[in-house]
Amino acid sequence: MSDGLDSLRAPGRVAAPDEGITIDELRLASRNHALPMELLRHDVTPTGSHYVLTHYDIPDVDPSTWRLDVDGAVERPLKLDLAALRAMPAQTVRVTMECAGNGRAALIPRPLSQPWLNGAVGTADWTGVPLALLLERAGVAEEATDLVLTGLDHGIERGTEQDYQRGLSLADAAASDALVVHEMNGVPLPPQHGFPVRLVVPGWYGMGNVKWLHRITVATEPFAGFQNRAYRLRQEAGDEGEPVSRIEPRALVEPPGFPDFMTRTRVVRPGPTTLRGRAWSGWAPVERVEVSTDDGTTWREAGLGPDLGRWAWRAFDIPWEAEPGEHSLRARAYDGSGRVQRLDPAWNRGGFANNADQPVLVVVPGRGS
Ligand SMILES: Nc1nc2c(c(=O)[nH]1)N[C@H]1C(S)=C(S)[C@@H](COP(=O)(O)O)O[C@H]1N2
Ligand SMILES: [Mo]
Repeated sequence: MSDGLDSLRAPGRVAAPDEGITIDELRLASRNHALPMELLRHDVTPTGSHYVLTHYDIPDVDPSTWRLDVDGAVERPLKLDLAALRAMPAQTVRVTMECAGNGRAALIPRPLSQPWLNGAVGTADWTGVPLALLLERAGVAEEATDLVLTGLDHGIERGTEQDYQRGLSLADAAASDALVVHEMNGVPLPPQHGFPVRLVVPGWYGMGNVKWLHRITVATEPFAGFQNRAYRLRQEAGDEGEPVSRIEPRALVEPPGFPDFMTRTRVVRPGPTTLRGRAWSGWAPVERVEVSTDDGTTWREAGLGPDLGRWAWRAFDIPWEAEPGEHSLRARAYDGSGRVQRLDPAWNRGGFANNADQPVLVVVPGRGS
Protein backbone atom coordinates (compact mmCIF):
# COMPACT_ATOMS: atom_id res chain seq x y z
CA MET A 1 0.00 0.00 0.00
CA SER A 2 1.38 3.41 -0.90
CA ASP A 3 1.02 6.54 1.24
CA GLY A 4 2.14 8.72 -1.67
CA LEU A 5 5.57 9.39 -0.13
CA ASP A 6 7.48 6.72 -2.10
CA SER A 7 9.49 9.32 -4.04
CA LEU A 8 10.92 10.57 -0.70
CA ARG A 9 12.17 7.17 0.40
CA ALA A 10 15.49 7.16 -1.47
CA PRO A 11 18.26 5.80 0.77
CA GLY A 12 21.37 7.87 1.44
CA ARG A 13 24.02 7.48 -1.27
CA VAL A 14 27.58 8.43 -2.12
CA ALA A 15 28.50 10.39 -5.26
CA ALA A 16 29.68 8.57 -8.39
CA PRO A 17 33.44 8.98 -9.06
CA ASP A 18 33.12 12.09 -11.27
CA GLU A 19 29.80 13.41 -9.97
CA GLY A 20 29.92 17.14 -9.20
CA ILE A 21 27.95 18.85 -6.44
CA THR A 22 24.25 18.21 -7.10
CA ILE A 23 21.48 20.81 -7.04
CA ASP A 24 20.13 19.16 -3.87
CA GLU A 25 23.49 19.63 -2.15
CA LEU A 26 23.69 23.24 -3.36
CA ARG A 27 20.22 23.93 -1.96
CA LEU A 28 21.26 22.59 1.44
CA ALA A 29 24.56 24.49 1.30
CA SER A 30 22.78 27.78 0.66
CA ARG A 31 20.43 27.26 3.64
CA ASN A 32 23.10 26.05 6.02
CA HIS A 33 26.00 28.47 5.97
CA ALA A 34 29.56 27.97 7.20
CA LEU A 35 31.84 30.24 9.20
CA PRO A 36 33.74 32.59 6.88
CA MET A 37 37.28 31.33 7.61
CA GLU A 38 38.72 34.81 8.19
CA LEU A 39 36.42 35.12 11.23
CA LEU A 40 38.51 32.48 12.98
CA ARG A 41 40.20 35.66 14.22
CA HIS A 42 37.45 36.11 16.86
CA ASP A 43 37.52 34.30 20.20
CA VAL A 44 33.71 34.34 20.11
CA THR A 45 32.21 34.05 16.64
CA PRO A 46 30.04 37.06 15.69
CA THR A 47 26.54 35.67 16.26
CA GLY A 48 25.29 35.91 12.67
CA SER A 49 28.39 34.16 11.36
CA HIS A 50 28.19 31.09 13.60
CA TYR A 51 27.60 28.15 11.27
CA VAL A 52 23.99 26.94 10.93
CA LEU A 53 22.65 23.44 10.32
CA THR A 54 18.92 22.82 10.27
CA HIS A 55 17.62 19.52 8.94
CA TYR A 56 14.04 20.68 8.21
CA ASP A 57 12.47 24.17 8.52
CA ILE A 58 13.14 26.74 11.21
CA PRO A 59 9.88 26.42 13.17
CA ASP A 60 7.62 29.38 13.98
CA VAL A 61 7.60 29.34 17.79
CA ASP A 62 5.35 31.60 19.85
CA PRO A 63 7.30 32.31 23.05
CA SER A 64 4.09 33.04 24.97
CA THR A 65 2.69 29.55 24.44
CA TRP A 66 6.01 27.65 24.39
CA ARG A 67 6.45 25.24 27.32
CA LEU A 68 9.26 22.92 28.33
CA ASP A 69 8.04 19.54 29.54
CA VAL A 70 10.29 17.35 31.65
CA ASP A 71 8.48 14.04 31.82
CA GLY A 72 8.84 10.26 31.61
CA ALA A 73 10.52 8.38 34.45
CA VAL A 74 10.44 11.25 36.96
CA GLU A 75 8.76 11.79 40.33
CA ARG A 76 7.49 15.31 39.54
CA PRO A 77 6.90 16.09 35.86
CA LEU A 78 7.69 19.75 35.12
CA LYS A 79 6.02 22.14 32.71
CA LEU A 80 7.88 25.44 32.54
CA ASP A 81 7.09 28.57 30.58
CA LEU A 82 9.86 30.82 29.32
CA ALA A 83 9.67 33.22 32.28
CA ALA A 84 10.01 30.31 34.71
CA LEU A 85 13.01 28.91 32.87
CA ARG A 86 14.67 32.33 32.67
CA ALA A 87 14.11 32.79 36.42
CA MET A 88 16.12 29.67 37.26
CA PRO A 89 19.84 29.86 38.15
CA ALA A 90 21.81 30.17 34.93
CA GLN A 91 25.38 29.58 33.80
CA THR A 92 27.27 30.91 30.81
CA VAL A 93 29.68 28.57 29.06
CA ARG A 94 31.91 29.29 26.06
CA VAL A 95 31.52 26.36 23.71
CA THR A 96 33.01 25.52 20.33
CA MET A 97 30.38 23.61 18.36
CA GLU A 98 31.14 21.66 15.20
CA CYS A 99 28.85 19.73 12.87
CA ALA A 100 29.71 16.04 12.63
CA GLY A 101 29.61 16.44 8.84
CA ASN A 102 32.30 19.12 8.73
CA GLY A 103 34.76 18.25 5.93
CA ARG A 104 32.30 15.90 4.19
CA ALA A 105 32.47 17.55 0.77
CA ALA A 106 36.18 16.77 0.39
CA LEU A 107 35.72 13.03 0.97
CA ILE A 108 36.25 10.58 -1.87
CA PRO A 109 33.73 9.23 -2.56
CA ARG A 110 31.53 12.10 -1.31
CA PRO A 111 28.52 11.14 0.83
CA LEU A 112 25.51 13.11 -0.47
CA SER A 113 24.29 15.39 2.32
CA GLN A 114 25.05 18.92 3.48
CA PRO A 115 28.37 19.44 1.58
CA TRP A 116 30.56 21.11 4.20
CA LEU A 117 34.13 22.07 3.41
CA ASN A 118 35.74 23.10 6.73
CA GLY A 119 33.57 25.88 8.11
CA ALA A 120 30.91 24.02 10.09
CA VAL A 121 32.26 25.34 13.37
CA GLY A 122 31.74 28.31 15.65
CA THR A 123 32.15 29.44 19.23
CA ALA A 124 29.52 31.17 21.36
CA ASP A 125 28.83 32.11 24.95
CA TRP A 126 25.72 30.08 25.75
CA THR A 127 23.61 30.99 28.80
CA GLY A 128 21.11 28.60 30.31
CA VAL A 129 19.98 26.36 33.11
CA PRO A 130 22.10 23.30 33.89
CA LEU A 131 20.24 20.22 32.61
CA ALA A 132 21.26 18.54 35.90
CA LEU A 133 19.29 21.14 37.87
CA LEU A 134 16.11 20.54 35.84
CA LEU A 135 16.50 16.79 36.27
CA GLU A 136 17.05 17.22 40.00
CA ARG A 137 13.84 19.28 40.31
CA ALA A 138 11.91 16.62 38.41
CA GLY A 139 13.40 13.78 40.45
CA VAL A 140 14.83 11.16 38.11
CA ALA A 141 13.61 7.62 38.81
CA GLU A 142 16.22 5.14 39.97
CA GLU A 143 15.79 2.88 36.95
CA ALA A 144 16.26 5.76 34.46
CA THR A 145 19.29 5.59 32.15
CA ASP A 146 18.58 7.88 29.22
CA LEU A 147 17.02 11.07 27.93
CA VAL A 148 15.05 11.83 24.78
CA LEU A 149 15.19 15.46 23.67
CA THR A 150 12.54 16.70 21.27
CA GLY A 151 12.58 19.81 19.08
CA LEU A 152 9.58 21.60 17.57
CA ASP A 153 10.84 21.19 14.00
CA HIS A 154 9.26 18.50 11.87
CA GLY A 155 10.25 16.86 8.62
CA ILE A 156 10.88 13.71 6.69
CA GLU A 157 14.26 12.11 6.23
CA ARG A 158 14.85 9.06 4.03
CA GLY A 159 11.16 8.28 4.30
CA THR A 160 10.86 8.64 8.07
CA GLU A 161 8.57 11.46 9.18
CA GLN A 162 9.66 12.84 12.53
CA ASP A 163 10.13 15.63 15.00
CA TYR A 164 13.87 16.23 15.38
CA GLN A 165 14.76 14.04 18.35
CA ARG A 166 17.97 12.88 19.92
CA GLY A 167 18.74 10.49 22.72
CA LEU A 168 21.48 11.16 25.26
CA SER A 169 22.42 8.87 28.12
CA LEU A 170 22.15 10.31 31.63
CA ALA A 171 25.83 9.44 32.11
CA ASP A 172 26.89 11.39 29.00
CA ALA A 173 24.66 14.31 29.99
CA ALA A 174 26.24 14.45 33.45
CA ALA A 175 29.79 14.15 32.10
CA SER A 176 29.35 17.05 29.69
CA ASP A 177 27.74 19.78 31.84
CA ALA A 178 24.84 20.05 29.38
CA LEU A 179 22.85 23.31 29.51
CA VAL A 180 19.27 24.17 28.56
CA VAL A 181 20.11 27.43 26.84
CA HIS A 182 18.03 30.58 26.28
CA GLU A 183 20.74 33.11 25.35
CA MET A 184 23.53 33.19 22.81
CA ASN A 185 26.23 35.83 23.31
CA GLY A 186 24.07 37.73 25.80
CA VAL A 187 20.88 38.01 23.72
CA PRO A 188 17.87 35.70 23.23
CA LEU A 189 18.64 32.85 20.82
CA PRO A 190 18.12 33.86 17.19
CA PRO A 191 15.46 31.78 15.35
CA GLN A 192 18.01 29.77 13.38
CA HIS A 193 19.90 28.77 16.53
CA GLY A 194 16.85 27.40 18.36
CA PHE A 195 14.68 30.23 19.75
CA PRO A 196 13.49 30.20 22.45
CA VAL A 197 15.44 27.28 23.98
CA ARG A 198 17.99 24.70 22.90
CA LEU A 199 20.24 22.11 24.46
CA VAL A 200 24.01 22.60 24.42
CA VAL A 201 26.14 19.54 25.12
CA PRO A 202 29.71 20.87 25.36
CA GLY A 203 32.31 18.76 23.58
CA TRP A 204 29.80 16.87 21.45
CA TYR A 205 29.29 17.17 17.73
CA GLY A 206 26.39 19.44 16.80
CA MET A 207 23.62 16.87 16.32
CA GLY A 208 23.08 16.43 20.06
CA ASN A 209 22.53 20.16 20.65
CA VAL A 210 18.77 19.98 20.06
CA LYS A 211 17.30 23.33 18.95
CA TRP A 212 13.69 24.49 19.57
CA LEU A 213 13.71 22.14 22.55
CA HIS A 214 10.31 21.59 24.14
CA ARG A 215 10.42 18.16 25.73
CA ILE A 216 12.94 16.26 27.83
CA THR A 217 11.75 12.72 28.45
CA VAL A 218 13.55 10.60 31.01
CA ALA A 219 13.70 7.01 29.76
CA THR A 220 14.74 3.60 31.01
CA GLU A 221 16.38 2.47 27.77
CA PRO A 222 18.54 4.06 25.06
CA PHE A 223 16.62 6.01 22.39
CA ALA A 224 16.54 4.11 19.11
CA GLY A 225 14.99 6.88 16.98
CA PHE A 226 16.08 8.05 13.55
CA GLN A 227 18.78 10.58 14.45
CA ASN A 228 20.55 8.19 16.81
CA ARG A 229 20.53 5.49 14.11
CA ALA A 230 21.64 7.93 11.40
CA TYR A 231 24.68 9.40 13.18
CA ARG A 232 26.83 6.28 13.21
CA LEU A 233 30.16 5.49 11.57
CA ARG A 234 29.39 2.89 8.88
CA GLN A 235 31.36 1.51 5.96
CA GLU A 236 28.25 -0.13 4.45
CA ALA A 237 24.62 0.96 4.72
CA GLY A 238 23.66 -2.14 6.73
CA ASP A 239 26.50 -1.92 9.29
CA GLU A 240 25.71 -1.50 12.97
CA GLY A 241 28.39 1.20 13.26
CA GLU A 242 29.72 3.17 16.22
CA PRO A 243 27.66 6.17 17.38
CA VAL A 244 29.05 9.65 16.66
CA SER A 245 29.70 11.43 19.97
CA ARG A 246 32.52 13.80 20.93
CA ILE A 247 34.41 16.16 18.65
CA GLU A 248 37.70 14.83 17.25
CA PRO A 249 40.70 17.19 17.44
CA ARG A 250 40.96 19.65 14.56
CA ALA A 251 43.01 22.74 13.72
CA LEU A 252 42.13 25.32 11.06
CA VAL A 253 44.40 27.98 9.63
CA GLU A 254 42.99 31.49 9.37
CA PRO A 255 43.55 32.29 5.70
CA PRO A 256 46.46 34.75 5.49
CA GLY A 257 46.84 37.67 3.05
CA PHE A 258 43.97 38.35 0.65
CA PRO A 259 41.84 36.03 -1.50
CA ASP A 260 41.29 35.44 -5.17
CA PHE A 261 37.52 35.86 -5.64
CA MET A 262 36.73 32.56 -7.39
CA THR A 263 39.25 30.07 -6.05
CA ARG A 264 39.88 31.63 -2.62
CA THR A 265 43.59 31.03 -3.22
CA ARG A 266 45.47 33.40 -0.91
CA VAL A 267 47.99 36.01 -2.00
CA VAL A 268 50.63 36.85 0.63
CA ARG A 269 53.36 39.45 0.03
CA PRO A 270 56.91 38.10 0.45
CA GLY A 271 58.61 38.62 3.79
CA PRO A 272 58.02 37.84 7.46
CA THR A 273 54.43 37.23 8.54
CA THR A 274 52.49 35.41 11.26
CA LEU A 275 50.16 32.49 10.55
CA ARG A 276 47.24 32.08 12.94
CA GLY A 277 44.40 29.66 13.51
CA ARG A 278 42.21 27.84 16.02
CA ALA A 279 42.26 24.30 17.37
CA TRP A 280 39.81 22.32 19.50
CA SER A 281 38.84 18.86 20.70
CA GLY A 282 35.77 17.58 22.54
CA TRP A 283 37.76 14.79 24.23
CA ALA A 284 40.43 16.75 26.10
CA PRO A 285 42.11 20.15 25.94
CA VAL A 286 44.33 20.85 22.94
CA GLU A 287 47.95 20.48 24.02
CA ARG A 288 49.88 21.06 20.83
CA VAL A 289 49.38 22.36 17.31
CA GLU A 290 51.79 21.83 14.44
CA VAL A 291 51.86 23.83 11.24
CA SER A 292 53.35 22.88 7.88
CA THR A 293 54.07 25.44 5.16
CA ASP A 294 55.30 22.83 2.67
CA ASP A 295 52.18 20.68 2.25
CA GLY A 296 52.94 18.36 5.15
CA THR A 297 56.59 17.56 4.41
CA THR A 298 57.86 19.28 7.56
CA TRP A 299 56.01 20.43 10.69
CA ARG A 300 56.79 23.11 13.27
CA GLU A 301 55.16 23.59 16.67
CA ALA A 302 52.93 26.67 16.94
CA GLY A 303 52.51 28.85 20.03
CA LEU A 304 49.17 28.54 21.85
CA GLY A 305 47.02 31.52 22.81
CA PRO A 306 45.20 31.93 26.13
CA ASP A 307 42.92 29.20 27.46
CA LEU A 308 39.36 30.43 26.73
CA GLY A 309 37.68 27.71 28.80
CA ARG A 310 37.46 23.93 28.79
CA TRP A 311 34.99 23.72 25.91
CA ALA A 312 36.30 26.53 23.71
CA TRP A 313 38.82 26.45 20.91
CA ARG A 314 42.34 27.73 21.37
CA ALA A 315 44.18 30.21 19.16
CA PHE A 316 47.60 29.32 17.76
CA ASP A 317 50.20 31.29 15.85
CA ILE A 318 53.56 30.74 14.23
CA PRO A 319 55.99 33.05 12.40
CA TRP A 320 56.51 32.40 8.67
CA GLU A 321 58.98 33.83 6.20
CA ALA A 322 56.90 33.92 3.00
CA GLU A 323 59.17 33.13 0.05
CA PRO A 324 58.01 33.71 -3.53
CA GLY A 325 56.24 30.66 -4.96
CA GLU A 326 53.25 28.44 -4.19
CA HIS A 327 52.73 27.01 -0.72
CA SER A 328 50.22 24.69 0.85
CA LEU A 329 49.63 25.42 4.55
CA ARG A 330 48.36 22.75 6.88
CA ALA A 331 47.83 22.45 10.63
CA ARG A 332 47.15 19.54 12.97
CA ALA A 333 46.02 19.38 16.60
CA TYR A 334 46.99 17.04 19.44
CA ASP A 335 44.82 16.77 22.56
CA GLY A 336 45.40 15.63 26.14
CA SER A 337 43.67 12.30 25.54
CA GLY A 338 46.41 11.24 23.11
CA ARG A 339 44.20 11.85 20.08
CA VAL A 340 46.00 13.34 17.10
CA GLN A 341 44.39 14.93 14.10
CA ARG A 342 44.84 12.27 11.47
CA LEU A 343 45.81 13.50 8.04
CA ASP A 344 44.03 10.57 6.37
CA PRO A 345 41.04 9.73 8.61
CA ALA A 346 38.99 6.62 7.91
CA TRP A 347 36.13 7.21 5.47
CA ASN A 348 32.56 6.46 6.52
CA ARG A 349 29.26 6.56 4.63
CA GLY A 350 27.84 9.51 6.54
CA GLY A 351 30.99 11.59 6.18
CA PHE A 352 30.98 12.05 9.97
CA ALA A 353 33.71 13.02 12.43
CA ASN A 354 36.16 13.52 9.58
CA ASN A 355 39.02 15.66 10.81
CA ALA A 356 41.34 15.50 7.82
CA ASP A 357 43.47 18.64 7.75
CA GLN A 358 42.63 21.59 5.54
CA PRO A 359 45.20 22.64 2.94
CA VAL A 360 45.30 26.42 2.41
CA LEU A 361 46.81 27.31 -0.95
CA VAL A 362 48.98 30.45 -0.87
CA VAL A 363 50.71 32.25 -3.75
CA VAL A 364 53.59 34.55 -2.78
CA PRO A 365 54.42 36.86 -5.71
CA GLY A 366 58.04 37.67 -6.60
CA ARG A 367 59.68 40.58 -4.81
CA GLY A 368 58.97 43.85 -6.59
CA SER A 369 55.99 42.42 -8.52
N1 LIG B 1 15.76 20.65 16.52
C1 LIG B 1 16.91 20.54 15.83
N2 LIG B 1 18.07 20.60 16.50
C2 LIG B 1 19.23 20.52 15.83
C3 LIG B 1 19.27 20.33 14.44
C4 LIG B 1 18.04 20.28 13.76
O1 LIG B 1 17.96 20.14 12.53
N3 LIG B 1 16.87 20.38 14.49
N4 LIG B 1 20.48 20.19 13.79
C5 LIG B 1 21.57 19.69 14.63
C6 LIG B 1 22.85 19.72 13.96
S1 LIG B 1 23.16 18.47 12.86
C7 LIG B 1 23.81 20.65 14.26
S2 LIG B 1 25.33 20.57 13.57
C8 LIG B 1 23.53 21.75 15.22
C9 LIG B 1 23.80 23.09 14.59
O2 LIG B 1 23.53 24.12 15.49
P1 LIG B 1 23.56 25.63 14.95
O3 LIG B 1 22.70 25.72 13.73
O4 LIG B 1 23.10 26.47 16.08
O5 LIG B 1 25.00 25.93 14.60
O6 LIG B 1 22.18 21.74 15.66
C10 LIG B 1 21.66 20.45 15.92
N5 LIG B 1 20.37 20.59 16.55
MO1 LIG C 1 25.41 18.61 12.21
